[in-house]
Amino acid sequence: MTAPAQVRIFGTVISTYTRICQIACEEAGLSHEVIATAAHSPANRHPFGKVPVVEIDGLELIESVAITQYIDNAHNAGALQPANPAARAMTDKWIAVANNYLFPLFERGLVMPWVMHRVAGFPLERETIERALPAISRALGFLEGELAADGAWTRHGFTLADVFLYPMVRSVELTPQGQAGISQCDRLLAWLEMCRARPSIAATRWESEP
Ligand SMILES: N[C@@H](CCC(=O)N[C@@H](CS)C(=O)NCC(=O)O)C(=O)O
Repeated sequence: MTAPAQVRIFGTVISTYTRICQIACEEAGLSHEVIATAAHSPANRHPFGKVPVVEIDGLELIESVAITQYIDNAHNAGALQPANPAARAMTDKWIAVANNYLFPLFERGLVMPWVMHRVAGFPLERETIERALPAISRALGFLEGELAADGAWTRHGFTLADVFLYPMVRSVELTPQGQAGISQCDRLLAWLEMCRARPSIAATRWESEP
């Protein structure tokens, strides 16, 4: 298939899932633009109000798993998905863990309270953060333990599991409490550093990143 002139990503520049789609585009060498579209705004075409919605190859796609797998399959020879079925299942497992457990926990309990405070100027929801911190610490400990045990999602090179996990863990690291927690996780720190050296991660850096 010939590459599309431009992938159009309707989302917000501070969104985790918008960045996940941007990273997949960068990995595939596809040029892409983000058209500022707020979740739940009248302009947003996602049937459940989420972002992003992505236009590519005449397709309008929602759901980042479908979007990133399509980009990788159609434009990157599936390079981010192991061919071996067992390795592929492990990659898919980590993507599901990221989407079903880590993102809701991190986003509601820590990342959004800080975004609403820093970007929109709302008072910091300290109680929400305090309530979520024990579960967030356990989740970070789980990731660290899995990396220590057998390399977890990193065993098969850089895959879509990294593409999903990096923006989620990085957004935690950009909060004071998350930074304190992650600074105690050597393997997680080394993995974040390794990801940051990857051109697709560097090219999609959030403006808020130091
Ligand atoms: N399942 C969706 C999740 C997308 C998602 O949760 N996006 C966030 C922004 S990173 C959002 O739209 N949040 C607004 C909300 O949940 O109301 C996907 O994979 O694309």
